[in-house]
Amino acid sequence: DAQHDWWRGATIYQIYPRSFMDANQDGIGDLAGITEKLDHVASLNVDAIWLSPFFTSPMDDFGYDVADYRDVDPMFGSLNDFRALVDRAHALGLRVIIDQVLSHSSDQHVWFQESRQDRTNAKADWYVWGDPQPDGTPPNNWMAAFSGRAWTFDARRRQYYLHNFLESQPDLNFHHPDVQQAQLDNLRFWLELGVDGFRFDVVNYYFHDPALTDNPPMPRERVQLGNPQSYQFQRHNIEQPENLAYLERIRALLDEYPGSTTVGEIAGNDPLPTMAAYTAGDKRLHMAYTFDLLDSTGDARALHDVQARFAEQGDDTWPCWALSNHDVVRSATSWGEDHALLALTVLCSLRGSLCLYQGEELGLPEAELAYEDLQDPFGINLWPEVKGRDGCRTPMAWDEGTNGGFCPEAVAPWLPVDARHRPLAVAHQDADDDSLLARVRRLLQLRGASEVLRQGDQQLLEPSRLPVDVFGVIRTLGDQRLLCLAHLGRGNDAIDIDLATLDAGIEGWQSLELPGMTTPQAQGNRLSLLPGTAVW
Ligand code: TEU
Ligand code: CA
Repeated sequence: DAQHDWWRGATIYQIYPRSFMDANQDGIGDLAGITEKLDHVASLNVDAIWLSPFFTSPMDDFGYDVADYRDVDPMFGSLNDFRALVDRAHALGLRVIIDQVLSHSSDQHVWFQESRQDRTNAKADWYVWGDPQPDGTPPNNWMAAFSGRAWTFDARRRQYYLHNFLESQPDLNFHHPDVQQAQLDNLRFWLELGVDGFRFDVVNYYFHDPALTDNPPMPRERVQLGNPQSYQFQRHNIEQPENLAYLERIRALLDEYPGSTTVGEIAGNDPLPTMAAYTAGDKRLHMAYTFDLLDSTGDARALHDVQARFAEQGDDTWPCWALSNHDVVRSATSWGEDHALLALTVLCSLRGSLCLYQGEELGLPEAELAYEDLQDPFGINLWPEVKGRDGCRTPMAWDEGTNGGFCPEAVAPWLPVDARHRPLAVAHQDADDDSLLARVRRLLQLRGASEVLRQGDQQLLEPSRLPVDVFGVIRTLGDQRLLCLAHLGRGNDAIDIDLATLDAGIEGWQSLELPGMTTPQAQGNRLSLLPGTAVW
């Protein structure tokens, strides 16, 4: 029913706790800070928040290295602070989705501490251990995402352990039934605490090939300079068929908590078919996202191709699209600051659920950081080839103060606030009806209130029928038919579009008033579209 299906077509606002609001004034964001600022989130007309990890962690990967799945890191507060956050969110009508990093733990987790003692302890096989080759080298050729080999030698066990990310993020062995159960129990802990769902980190990484087969090499043209994992297909270290059954077990648990939901993160070489398989039939994940739009730059053809590739997988699926998050260049920069609103307008036209990342509603560009300021191991290890992820993780801009109102002026925030963010701060845009923030609020309200946008089917317009730089979809629900066009080009020359040539079945039409866009008047079959604008 509708109450339980709230997530279908919903907009989810992602909060990176370290960088949202610092309530106890130590330069690092915290749960109490988030609670303080939930009114801002609610004012955006979103349905839910997704909190990046706030669990006990040595913070080598800023919380994506969990040392205790059932507690809050003291840096972020306590379980009581979390309960207060959930209560406040619910009072404001916001659902709460929390991050779950099940694939790997921190090397500080007691499970790993025990596992590495010897080869016979009770948790000996909870992680992926492999014998050295006769010459002492790692068991196979697998590479890690943040530099070097995916294997680290442990002197006590005289074996290597697997880690797809940092050395301090050992990979849990999901082929072991006790590991599967332990992680399900951890999920239940949070469901009992009242969360509305989970965002699953690298949800296609849970299982590996136990035969430890070498990954095949990647063709040279697909290798990304500096990214070690891009030198080979991620074929045997991730995405094994056993995962489908495990996702069904997760779903069975979630189904005990009506109205709860899941969104999986899918990385890898060809993630769109996986996203379809994981969400098909509404029996595994509710939603999933890939990096396809996160890595997009506002190119009409590329957008079409991603949507077409996903549509090929069938329509019994449910994507979640995002343009920005804590891993990629902010969309105001990748799409261009002049197209920040246009980017969100296109996002809102798509079939699926949506994620918005803190600061996206302000049009914050990617922060520029000096090497000395970098904190992300990915950026530090692979500097200067790889930019790293600090540029999208700098503190949220609340006001025009030096630290953007995130923490007091006298305190040094964990990452500096970019001077270009200060004039874009919430306090500055709040009062102005023509600000991007005000427009985003209206856009999300329009999207939220439109059944055809939230639930409708989607038909892609063929690029061959559209002018270059124009992206378009038709959304349908019952007898409603909504044509969404966006001119992603630049310049001053309007394009004249003849609706008859689109083969869209649109005859009499009327355009909706889109925030910040000039509304074209119906002139028979023709409409004229300026670069940088959209029409619905
Ligand atoms: O990200 C998975 C992932 O594929 C990214 O590591 C990506 O390759 C990288 O950020 C470069 O863009 C998830 C989390 O979102 C990320 O923050 C974690 O670091 C990672 O998993 C490990 O848990
Ligand atoms: Ca703090």
